[in-house]
Amino acid sequence: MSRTNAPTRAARLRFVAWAAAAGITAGAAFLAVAELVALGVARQASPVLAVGAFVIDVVPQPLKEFAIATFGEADKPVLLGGLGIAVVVASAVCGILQLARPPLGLVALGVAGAASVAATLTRAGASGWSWLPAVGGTVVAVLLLREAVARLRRWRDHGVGAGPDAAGDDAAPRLDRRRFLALTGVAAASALVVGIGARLGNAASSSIAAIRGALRLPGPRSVVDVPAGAELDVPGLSPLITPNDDFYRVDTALTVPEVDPSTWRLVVDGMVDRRIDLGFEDLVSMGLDEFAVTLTCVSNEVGGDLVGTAIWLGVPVRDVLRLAGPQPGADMVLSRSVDGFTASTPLASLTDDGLDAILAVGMNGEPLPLEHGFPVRMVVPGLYGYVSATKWLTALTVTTFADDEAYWTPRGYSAEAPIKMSSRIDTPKPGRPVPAGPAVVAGVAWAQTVGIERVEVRIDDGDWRPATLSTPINADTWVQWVLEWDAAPGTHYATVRAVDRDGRVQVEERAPIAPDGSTGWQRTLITVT
Ligand SMILES: Nc1nc2c(c(=O)[nH]1)N[C@H]1C(S)=C(S)[C@@H](COP(=O)(O)O)O[C@H]1N2
Ligand SMILES: [Mo]
Repeated sequence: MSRTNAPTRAARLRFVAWAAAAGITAGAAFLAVAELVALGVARQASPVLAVGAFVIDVVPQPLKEFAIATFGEADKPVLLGGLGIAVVVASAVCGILQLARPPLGLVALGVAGAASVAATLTRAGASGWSWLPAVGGTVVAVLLLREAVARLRRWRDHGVGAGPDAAGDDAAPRLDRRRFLALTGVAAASALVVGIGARLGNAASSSIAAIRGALRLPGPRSVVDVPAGAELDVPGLSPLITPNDDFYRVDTALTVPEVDPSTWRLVVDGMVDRRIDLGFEDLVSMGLDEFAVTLTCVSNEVGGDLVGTAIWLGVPVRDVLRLAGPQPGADMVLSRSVDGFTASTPLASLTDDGLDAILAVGMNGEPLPLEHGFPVRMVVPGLYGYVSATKWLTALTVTTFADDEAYWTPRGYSAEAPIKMSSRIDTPKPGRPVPAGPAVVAGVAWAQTVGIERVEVRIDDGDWRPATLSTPINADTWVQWVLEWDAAPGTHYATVRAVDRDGRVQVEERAPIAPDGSTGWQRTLITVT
């Protein structure tokens, strides 16, 4: 029995085929990871579609016309199919390259990954995280290909000439072979399952995005009257109205719930005279009005950014509750989201004629963004979000605090939680030195339902000085404030506190966010150079 040092031609071809398979598996892993990440951070950043769209853009017009003429309606599937074949061939080549000339296969894979990052980034509507899916996919694919081909090479090198009739020592090649097949097999199967699952998820969510994009809400019967002087012009100061893209997001949803307005229902039940059940059209046809409200999260620390102001478009909750007729003895409404989240809101806050608790369908001139509760959410001035601002709303159950509790109540937060007055310094930012001379300190302050009377600023241990306030839109929105001061070189502290229209001074003592919201005065270090 003679052992040759060179593998036979057939054996060589077999290893090349396995290398190609490892390459294709790495390609599949790239797509699966990218789709999965896209599901979390940037649905539109799925690299397959981005590359497809990119190809459509760069293909010369005559070729496009040829494609449309030849394939008609099927031009997109043909393009995607062609891209799919190209991906399979290219990843197989990467695998073979990596076996024959390492690390050329990894380099080629990296270059392809970088190209798909470029394709996603140049898409219109690319968000700040659009690069992440393709980068994540590339990293996983490169690591996988490196390890799989290393195992394949060990198998080949151990197994050289070791055919079934090679005597004795064939345990090593069999182990190497098993190691390679196990890695490639598990990776291929996971890529298939994860990739298809994530793609379906992305497709579904893009279609809800399309439904939202096509939705036309009726215009408001009344609009918010923004008075002159409502917005101060100070660099670094938060805008009066927070743009939707910058609006903080807090929820327990792992993936954004997808609720189609055409099948959405709102049930009002519990301690009511009549259980009612509304569709989206029913709600919208009750008439929409605009309301400016500053929303705040109980988790907002002193100086934090879990607070924002929007112009909401919606229907007062009291109008909907009136249809159902709450019964005597009820003192709470448990609002429920499609994702199971619940909030407990005092019934009185929702029926009070002087308080604009609303079922919102629009935010700053658009239908609610998907992350902010599309198609319907609740917004109640003066109550923290977790006890009032249920997104993806589906039911209102009239009940009592004694009988029912909401999501956060058994988790260490109060069943009732009015927003605590607070003030925040937006500029200067800590760590950003300011030049000596005339300078400004500016920020926002809120005391929803009561309104801010005054904001005072103290530099170092000086006197409290009144800041200039923006003209408030209403008592439910924050105001901007600014104080001019003469900055002397060195380090200084600025402290801010607010006073509400009932004459109460913002609480100085620090409290943590649990169980019902933080308190304390924000103090910031300013370096003057
Ligand atoms: N369905 C659902 N709605 C929810 C929440 C949630 O976890 N799930 N979080 C609430 C909390 S704690 C806050 S502060 C607000 C935040 O709303 P936003 O994400 O639109 O800013 O939504 C509220 N509505
Ligand atoms: Mo919150």
